[in-house]
Amino acid sequence: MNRKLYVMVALATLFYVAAATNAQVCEILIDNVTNTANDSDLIAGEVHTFTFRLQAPCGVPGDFHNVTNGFVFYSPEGTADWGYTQGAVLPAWTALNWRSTFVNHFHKSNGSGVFTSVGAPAPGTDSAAVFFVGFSDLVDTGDGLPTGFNNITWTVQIESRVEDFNKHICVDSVFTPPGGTWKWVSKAFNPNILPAWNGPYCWRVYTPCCIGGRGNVTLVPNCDPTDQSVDIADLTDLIDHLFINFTPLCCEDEADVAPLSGADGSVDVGDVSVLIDYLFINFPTLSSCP
Ligand SMILES: [Ca+2]
Ligand SMILES: [Ca+2]
Repeated sequence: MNRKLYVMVALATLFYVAAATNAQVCEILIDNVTNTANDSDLIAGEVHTFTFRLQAPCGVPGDFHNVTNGFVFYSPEGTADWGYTQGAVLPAWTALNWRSTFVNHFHKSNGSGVFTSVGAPAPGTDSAAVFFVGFSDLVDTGDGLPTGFNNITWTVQIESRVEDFNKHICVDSVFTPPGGTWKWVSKAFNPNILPAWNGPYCWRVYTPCCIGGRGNVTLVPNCDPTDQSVDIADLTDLIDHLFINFTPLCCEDEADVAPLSGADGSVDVGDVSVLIDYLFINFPTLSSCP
């Protein structure tokens, strides 16, 4: 390859890579989830609102006049439940110029195609789906979803259960053709867009190990986050953990009581001293869980 050709090929490759990197896809994301302990854990027994974001930068001329996207909530273990499944739309969605928009709730165990109306949450057992639909006419009323749109549009609310500790709840895209196909239809008669979705996304149903104040030391396997009394049994467990049998702690944060001004992230003899002080000598107030 001569030098000039080589440079041209290199430049062309560079431009191609740059274009590919900048290519924007139409996508549906989960923007946020409420009452989580971290990115992968739902706090058990709380109400969780999953907020969905639509990104429509994919360069189709004209708007998407018909949008249909469904989401199924399910337990991979088959046994976790979530009380109810309630979909709702947000102002950014309502503000779009739809001719009509509605939310359908679908409960799998009622048989395929059985939908319930908005305001009648699908029960959580088995799996439940929520469909968000917006459509407008091709030629007259309604603009639909504009190219370049990027906002939060929908929510689905569920309620996890304490008894499902360590089980999982997942959400994935779903459709029930022909009515609920996962797609955005372009007003400009371009091919339908199938917005990207990187799910399924799963969360563990989780009970935070440290609740309220610190000091409730428990050792594996006797982990009971609902036991909140701090007494001599907790001191005994801490001594066992550090000096005798080295039994693992159920929850490091509960045992991390020193210094009193704020835990230091380690469990050692200083924590034993504070616990003795708390129980028998100066009775200081122990610091709170993170
Ligand atoms: Ca205790
Ligand atoms: Ca400490």
